[in-house]
Order: sequence, then C-alpha cells, then structure tokens
Amino acid sequence: MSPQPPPKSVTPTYLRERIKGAHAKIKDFIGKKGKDRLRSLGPQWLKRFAQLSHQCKDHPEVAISLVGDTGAGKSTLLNALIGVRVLPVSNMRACTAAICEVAYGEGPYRARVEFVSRASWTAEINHLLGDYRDATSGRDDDRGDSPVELERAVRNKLWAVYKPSDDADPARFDPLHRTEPPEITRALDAGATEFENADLDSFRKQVAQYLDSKHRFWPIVKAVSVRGDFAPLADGAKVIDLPGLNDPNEAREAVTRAHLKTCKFVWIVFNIKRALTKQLANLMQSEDFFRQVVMDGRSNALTFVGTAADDVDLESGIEEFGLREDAGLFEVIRARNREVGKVVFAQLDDLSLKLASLAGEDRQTATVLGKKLHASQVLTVSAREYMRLAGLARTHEAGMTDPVHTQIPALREHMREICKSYGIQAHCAAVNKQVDLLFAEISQEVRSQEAALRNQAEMGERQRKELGAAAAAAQGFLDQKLKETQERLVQDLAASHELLAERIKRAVERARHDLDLTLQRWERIHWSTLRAVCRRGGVYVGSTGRNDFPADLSKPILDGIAFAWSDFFGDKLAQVLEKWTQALLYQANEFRGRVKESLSKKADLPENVLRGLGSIFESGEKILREHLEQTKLAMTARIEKDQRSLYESVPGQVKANMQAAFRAAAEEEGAGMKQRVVEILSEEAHKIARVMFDDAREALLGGLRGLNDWLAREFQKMTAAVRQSGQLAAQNLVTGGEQVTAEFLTAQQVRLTQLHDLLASL
Ligand SMILES: Nc1nc2c(ncn2[C@@H]2O[C@H](COP(=O)(O)OP(=O)(O)OP(=O)(O)O)[C@@H](O)[C@H]2O)c(=O)[nH]1
Ligand SMILES: [Mg+2]
Repeated sequence: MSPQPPPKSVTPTYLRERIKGAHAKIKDFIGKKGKDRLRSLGPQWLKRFAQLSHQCKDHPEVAISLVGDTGAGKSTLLNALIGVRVLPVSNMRACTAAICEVAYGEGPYRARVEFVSRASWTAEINHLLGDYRDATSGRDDDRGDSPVELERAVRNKLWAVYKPSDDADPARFDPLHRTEPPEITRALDAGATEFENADLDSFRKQVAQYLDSKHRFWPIVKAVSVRGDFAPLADGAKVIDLPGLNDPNEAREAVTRAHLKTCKFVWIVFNIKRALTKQLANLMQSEDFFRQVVMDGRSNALTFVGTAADDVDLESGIEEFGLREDAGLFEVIRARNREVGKVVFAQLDDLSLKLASLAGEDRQTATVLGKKLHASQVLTVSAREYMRLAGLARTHEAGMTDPVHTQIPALREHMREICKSYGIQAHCAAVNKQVDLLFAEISQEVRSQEAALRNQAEMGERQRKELGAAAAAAQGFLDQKLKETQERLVQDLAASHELLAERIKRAVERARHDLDLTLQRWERIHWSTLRAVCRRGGVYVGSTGRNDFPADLSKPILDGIAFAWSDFFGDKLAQVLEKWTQALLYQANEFRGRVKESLSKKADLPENVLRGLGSIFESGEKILREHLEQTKLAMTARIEKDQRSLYESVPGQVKANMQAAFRAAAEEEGAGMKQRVVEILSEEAHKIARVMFDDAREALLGGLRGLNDWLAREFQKMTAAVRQSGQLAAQNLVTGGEQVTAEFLTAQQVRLTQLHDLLASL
C-alpha cells in the first residue's frame, strides 16, 4: 500500500498537488460510497488533509544571525555570501545602524522597513533630553561617561533625525528646539514602508537610506527586511545582520534579542587582523554573551567567521609563522588561518573555565563544555577579495587568485549543509512523510475492516467470544503498563527538576550574598550615567559601555545555574523522553506478542484471521513509531523554546521589583544627588532583596513546572496512541454479533477494495 515513489527531492509544488489530489479523491469516495464507520472517520481524515495542505504553505526560514563588533565586516560578508552588493558598508565609521534580515524572494528586489512606534521614539527623546540637561548642568565631579560624551551622544542621535539638511551646521543645533522633518513624521505615522526595485544600484541606495548611519532614518528604524532573487538563500536561509548587542533603543534591542533567541544559528563574525581575535574576546565576554550561548544550548551550534583574511603583511607574516623566506602571500594567509582556529579554541577553553568557576563547577565540567565548543566550525574568509574576483566590486587586488581561496564558497557550502536539515527541502520531506503516514492510517483502517468482515464470515459466535476475551485480557494488561509508564515518566521529570531546583536555590542565596558587591560597583559609576540608567528603568548604553542593573543583580543567579540549566534541557529531558518513548514501543510490542500467543493456542482458528491480524500488527507498529516520533519532535521544539526563554524571567522579575527605586532615584536633583541616588538604590535593593530574588526563583521554578506538566500531558497523548493502536488491532477479532447477509458482506468488501485501490493510486 505504499504511495507512488516521490521524486528524489520533494518540491513544494509536487507536495501541494499530491495532497490536493488525495484530498479530493478520498472526499469524493467517502461522500459517494462510504458507510457507517468510514463516514464517521472521514471528517478526521479530511481535517488532517487540510492541515497538511496548510503546512505546505509555510516556508520555513533557517535564520542565521551574524553578530560581531562594528567594522568586523558583517555587511560585506553578507553581500559576498549572497553574491549581490545590497547592503551598505563603510571604511570609516560604524555603518549599519539598524537590523537587516535578508532572504530569498522571487521577482524584483523588495524591502520592508519597520519603524519604532511614535510612543517609543517620544520616550527615547525624553530620556535623551534628560541626559542632555544633566550633561549641560555644569556639574562634573566624577568618572564614567563624562558629560561631554553624554552631550555628544545626545546631539549626534538627535541631529541624525532632526538636521534640516545634510550640509547644515551641527554646531547651530539646539536639541531642545527641534523641528520634525516631514519624512520623519510620515514614517512614524505610517509605522512601516515598503518598496521594490528591479535595479540593484537604485535599490541599494534606497535601502541605505534606512540602514546607513549617515542618513536620517536609522534612529527610528526598528528593522529592515530585504527579499531578492539571491540563489544561495533559495533553500530557506535567512541571514540577519545584527548591528551589535549594545543597541541603545529599547524597541530595537528587543528585536535583536528576539533574533538571538529564535534564530537557528549564530555566526560570530570578527576581524582577524585587529589584534587577531581581540574583537572575538570582547564579544564573547560582553553582556554575559558566552553564558547565554551555554544556557541557550548553542555550544555545539556556533560558527566562527574570521574576516579580512586577505589583510596580511608578507614579510612579518613569514617571520611570525616560521615560513620559508620565499613563501608567497597565499601561504602566509593559509598559515594565519590555521593560527586563527587555534586561538579561537584556546579562548573558548578559557571562557569555559571562567564560567565553570563562576558557577562553582569543577574543571571536568569546563572540559566537557570546551569539547563541545571545539566542534564549532571556524572559517577565515575574505569577503572583499571574493567580491573583486567575482566581479562584484572594484577594490584593489590583495593577492588571491581563485574565489576558493577566499573561503566564501566554503562558507556557502556550510550554510547549505545546515539548511539541509531545516530548510524548505527538509520541511517538504517532513510534510510528505506525514502524508505517507495518513495514507498508511487510512489503509490500515481499511484492512482492519476487511479483516473484521472476513472474520464475521468465517468465525462462529463462540470463537469470536473467546477471541474477544483474549484481546480484552491483553488490552487490560497493556492499559496497566501504560499507566505505570506515565507515572514513571512523571517521577523522572520531577527528579530532574529537583536537581535543577537545588542549584537555583543555591544560586539565589549567592545573589543575595553578592548584592553589596554589585551596589559597590554601581557606586563607582558617574552620576550622569547613573541617572541615565535610572531614567531608563535600569538599562542604558553609553560611551563607556552597557549598564544593565537588573542584569547585574541577576548575574550571580544565572552564572550559578548555567551548567545545570544546559544539562537539564540539553541532556536530561532528552534522555527521559527517549527512555520512556522506547518503553511505550516495547509495551506495544508486548501487547502484540500476548495477543498472538493466546491465538496460537486456539487450534480451530481460521488461517485468514491470523494472517489479517499479522498484517494489521505490522502496519500498526510502523504507524505508531511515526506518531511517537512526531510528538517527540513537537516536545523537543517546546523544550528548546523554553530553554532559551524561561531564564529571561530572572532579570525580568528583578527589573519589575526595582522599578519604583529607579523612578525615585531618577527624580533626585541638586547638590549631593549622586549620594542620594546610590542610597535609594541600595536601600530599596536591600529591602526587596528577599522578595526580588524569591520572585525570580519562583518565576523560574513556575516556568519549569509548567514545562514538565506540558511534557507529561504530551506523553499522555503518546500513551493514548499506543492504546488506540492496540484497540484497533483487537477490533477486527471482536466485531460482529449481528447477523449480516452474504450479499452485504460482499458489497462491503467490494467498496473497501475500491478504497484500497484508490489509496494505492495516490
Ligand atoms: N581587507 C578586507 N577588508 C574587509 C573585508 N570585509 C570587510 N572589510 C572592510 O571592513 C570595513 C567594515 O566592513 P563592514 O562590512 O561595513 O563591517 P560591519 O561589521 O558591517 O560594520 P557595522 O555595519 O559598522 O557594524 C569596510 O571597510 C570593509 O571594506 C575583507 O574581507 N577584507
Ligand atoms: Mg554593517
């Protein structure tokens, strides 16, 4: 009963046609010839056809986030990767100022620009003006973001949006008296804009209007999405150019964070020339990024891309890498590329040790993490040379002669590989498998009905009763086993939860203990920065870096549970699920064995009955395996989502608890203000420390309990599927009772044979 062999790669069009055709034929059959049981099952099947058809329309995107310092070469890399110069790049300044995601789309180049809301922009202006007043108040008695820097930052950002024209004089700009340019008003009122262009050069210029820091829009741009006929992205890759984690706009920072949470892959981009990998070290340590990598379960899914591989000096390179005197430029490049890999891994080892020590774990734990990280791909590329060799840019030669040397083709291949498992092809293959499953289920139902009819014709009342009793006994036994399995799963989940809960408790204690250290650090911050932080509810990014007070307070908790967290989500849950899913399959098998054994003891049983049952058992097992696999996939997806999002509740709770203190501190004025701000924060933090950290712990534990309950419910569905599979198999043995005529049986069998043939033709 296998369906026609699909083409080697299942295309969306093939799949749509297949589902549409099957849906129509089965609907027609049931409508015209279906009786009783078929009619009653019909709606269920048709509903599933509709769902599958709907799934065909989803085009999954495999999101890859590029993260890296400004100037690392992210935009140039993205251009090289897609083979089209679509994003603006700059030699001189931080260039890409807004998030841009690029994916495949047929037709002309298209872009959609989303702006921040008017409310968000107004709030930001108010914060900026607050900073500005502080900075120009004439008081400067402290360290940190000096008022001069603060004033410059405010002026720059407001100037970008409110400058009357590109050649206007910034010195004459008064941030307190701004006139909103009409295009900004239009943008904020509209909320978004879209445009398309078949001409690449014009399109690039249009896009640059919103992305490039030299134009006026960037401070109000939330994200830009670009679509085009970019062949390397045709299998569903979506590459996101993230302009750095330290984005001061709240709405945009939220978008960046969302991308980092939901994207399938993170590529860390760094310039290998600049103190080799100093940029990489900065990024990995910034903002507890490394800890996030571990907690999010990405330790084996990172890619490191070193850029500007062409940028080497021949002579010093020969010396540094111990090459022959007459070595060529390309040999130097290759030697350095090898060196980069070593340095990256050495840094990752250091970071693992550091995190393990913060978490109170032993060296062995760090080594295990280090090993996982060593599986990461490290590629050193020259996007610039690739663009030149491909005739896409007219930069001066740096010595590479073949695009392969630039490693951009290797990076594309890497992208293609990762898309294989998650891209459009993979999605179509998965939906196609579900279509097969549905056919198999319908077909099994038909076979089961045929067998039941045969049994009615061939078995007497006594035999049926005996068989019914045997099947019921096996079913009762199965039910009992399933109940036990469900209980054992719940116990196992609870035990894993206990381990993590213990770590959480310990980490919360440490956070309480470390509170004074955190407060002492805040005390050393410049007063104007402190106020900027409080004004923004606890988070402010200034010229001296990022200040995130809720993150500071939460740090000991998150550091403390990092390993236990990734262990729980990454290994424990997967093991528990695997173990008990296997147990279900084992019990289903036991059930089948039991029924077969009791039948074999009945000497007068017609051969046909046994054969029919055997074939139903066989297909039943296949269907059941597939069902369990599907449910497990859904469970794994939910686990991954919760792994990445649940722990965010810790800074979230802390932030909520500290809001009143931040507000009060932001209102302080006059002489001795800094001291009072520090006192307010300190007093309030001490006062609410218990509640705040307890709330954070409860939020975490509550989330974990929610996940466990959900998993238990999903598992219950698995046990129900096993039970149902058993019932269906036993059914054909026991159906009957009422006397039916030979004509009726023949007519029924003809109909079922027709449906059988129909399914085979789909
Ligand atoms: N030599 C060399 N220079 C490169 C390469 N890739 C990028 N660059 C240069 O590095 C500078 C910065 O590149 P961008 O692509 O704008 O960097 P970015 O990471 O997008 O920077 P932001 O947009 O500011 O975050 C530009 O001058 C590029 O020409 C490369 O492979 N080789
Ligand atoms: Mg850029």
